[in-house]
Amino acid sequence: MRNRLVIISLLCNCLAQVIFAALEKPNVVIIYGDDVGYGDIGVYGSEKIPTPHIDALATSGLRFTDAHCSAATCSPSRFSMLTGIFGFRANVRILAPNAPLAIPVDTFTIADLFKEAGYQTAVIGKWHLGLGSKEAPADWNGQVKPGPLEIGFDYSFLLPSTNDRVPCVYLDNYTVVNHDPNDPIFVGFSPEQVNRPGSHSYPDGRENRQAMTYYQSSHGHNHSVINGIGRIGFMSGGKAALWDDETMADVFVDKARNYIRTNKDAPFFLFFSSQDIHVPRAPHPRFQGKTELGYRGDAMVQFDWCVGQIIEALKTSDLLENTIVIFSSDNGPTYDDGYVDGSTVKTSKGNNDQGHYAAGPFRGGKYQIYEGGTRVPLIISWPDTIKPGSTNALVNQIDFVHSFATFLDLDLPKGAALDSRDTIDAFLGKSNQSLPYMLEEAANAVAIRKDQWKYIEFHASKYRPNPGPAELYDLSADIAEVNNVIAEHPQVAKSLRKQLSTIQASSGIRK
Ligand code: NG6
Ligand code: CA
Repeated sequence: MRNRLVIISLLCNCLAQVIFAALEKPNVVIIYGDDVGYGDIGVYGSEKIPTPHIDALATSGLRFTDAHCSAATCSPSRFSMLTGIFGFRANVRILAPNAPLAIPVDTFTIADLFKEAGYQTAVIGKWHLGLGSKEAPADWNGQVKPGPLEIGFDYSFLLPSTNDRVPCVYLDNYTVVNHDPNDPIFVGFSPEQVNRPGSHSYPDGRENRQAMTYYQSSHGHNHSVINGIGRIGFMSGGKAALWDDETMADVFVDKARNYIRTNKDAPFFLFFSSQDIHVPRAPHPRFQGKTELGYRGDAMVQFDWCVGQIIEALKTSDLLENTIVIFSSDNGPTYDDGYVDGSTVKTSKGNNDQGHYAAGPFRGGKYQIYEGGTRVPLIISWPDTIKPGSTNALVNQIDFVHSFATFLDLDLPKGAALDSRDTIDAFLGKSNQSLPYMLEEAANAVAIRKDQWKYIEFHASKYRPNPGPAELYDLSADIAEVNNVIAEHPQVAKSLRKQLSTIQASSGIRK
């Protein structure tokens, strides 16, 4: 009897310690923008878009001036942030509407890491990492899996692909919200593949431009026309399940607020992945016209509002002090990208960005290997713990996995997150140390940064079958990458070329 009591009391003690340890851990919320540029935010120099909530987050936290996503487009960039592995190792490119899950289910992810540390984990918003498998493509009328729940998330509420791709429905864990079995959903690459008797069919934008009533689009964004907007890919059915583009931000914010409220007693990791400011921009009418930059600027104002709402929800649940909020973007900016949405104006000299420099002082933007492609805003706030300020430390989102493993005092499983390095001290502002070297990835090129140098190698792509010669920039003298100095510094180029190819050929760069 006595022994039993001792064991019970020991167990209780143990349990109390586990609960206590769990309670002490800060929540972690990643607020991720889509195609948000360095120059789209007030504290980063935007004069034409008011972003008071993001600016306030920066004032109370740490603002990075040389932070990067790992690739200049969404899918590889998100893949790397979640897995700590370069997209090129797994051949991850921009994913098609019906693509299978790009992260093999046995891959260790940042969500697995938080789960192992006793966190609740969730993703709310844009996914674009594929769903279903090659052998069993996503069944939009049944259980759509594998997906986030198979790679470490406890809860997901998704825009499955991108807002310019079908299917235009929300997915709550495994099922389509408001699914109607009498109007089954099919997704494919031609009207013939999807249009089946008994399923609602949508206009084909290639033949029916009048159906694009929201605004006109071209350039691949003219397949199924849904809510008056041309999309990439074809869809039929699911009329009752269609999302409403203008209330999408409200829907995601509402889900995030509920999530924060219901999980306030457990530590949680929330990946809030906004569709803003990706095309087609369709901000809620209350944000339309808030800037002079068309819907692109207005969508940014909407996204800023979302940030404010999430901070407010954390405050209301008395969680702000114990929450690390990370604000960033998945790749650099783009303007209209095929939709006539007023983000640029046509002039005799070509398209004009209306005096708004979405990539800030950097060259290029989304899709490109120049700094504008991957140098993104990054703000990390943890009131009372991270000292407010700014830092020019060179950091990369691919390093979140390893850094948070250190932070949570966990060892990464063997072979996991191989390209991820521990830079937690830089993320928390305890050090101003830059990465010793860093890779950048774009659709047609890869680059390595080391000290002041940036060496770029282009490879053949669909759009550029004959890639140009390598380039070298000295970022300390030429932040805008206008003077290619490869001819003047052949030795630097040679050594960086060697380092780059060694990393590419290896299975990972972590020691
Ligand atoms: C491109 C689309 C672009 C955008 C991008 C993905 C065309 C011509 N362009 O293929 O509009 O959807 O893919 O953006 O189809 S991302 O931010 O998700 O990477
Ligand atoms: Ca993006």
